[in-house]
Amino acid sequence: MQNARSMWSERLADVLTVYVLTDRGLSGGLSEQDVVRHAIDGGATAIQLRWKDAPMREAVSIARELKSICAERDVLFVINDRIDLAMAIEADAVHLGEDDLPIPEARKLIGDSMILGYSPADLDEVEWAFEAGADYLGVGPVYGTSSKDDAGEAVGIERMREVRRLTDRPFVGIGGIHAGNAAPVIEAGADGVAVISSVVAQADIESAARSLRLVVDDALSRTRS
Ligand code: TZP
Ligand code: MG
Repeated sequence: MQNARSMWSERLADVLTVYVLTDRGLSGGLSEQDVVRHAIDGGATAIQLRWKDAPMREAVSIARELKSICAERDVLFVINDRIDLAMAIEADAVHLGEDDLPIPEARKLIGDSMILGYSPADLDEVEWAFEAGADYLGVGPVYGTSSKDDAGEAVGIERMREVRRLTDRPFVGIGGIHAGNAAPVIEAGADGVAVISSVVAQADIESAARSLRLVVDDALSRTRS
């Protein structure tokens, strides 16, 4: 059987168009399964289970369900932080940051079995991350955000241009992005946008995802033709 990395890598930039991260605290009591179904109905192309203090037994069971919901709809399914969970349920991808297992050690564990995403701490890490085995990057926070406590200062749109100058590999902008400010992120070179609150904290998740997808598709078609 083909592994997830080889299955997704050729079209990874396209699959990262609208990348929605779950956040139990922000989605008003809705289950992760419902959040993800609505987001995919609205046009999300990738989903990340982001659950910092997850009890592992529950996380395994939810992650398995999300994996199958995503697989049915040809949506990339990513586990945040927890390489053990990602391996246990054979997720499509794992997303790591500077406080997680470093990329070379992570690659040693997962081999070529899955996509690896990374959030670089600064521009100096961009080329290193790809050489070390990352498949895509999440760069931000582009705008101000209150969804991540230690997100740091907004890096702004210019950072998207700087990253694009350094690499032609896939990356998404993240942080404070919504339908009203997503276009400049794409115009500056990002392949897609990753969001939490502008989709999962909305009363109508499906329509929030749809509005974002429309704006991003439009920006992509204007800037990549
Ligand atoms: N990494 C950088 S900013 C951020 C993460 C996980 C939070 C994004 O959430 P929102 O609500 O889309 O600003
Ligand atoms: Mg992390």
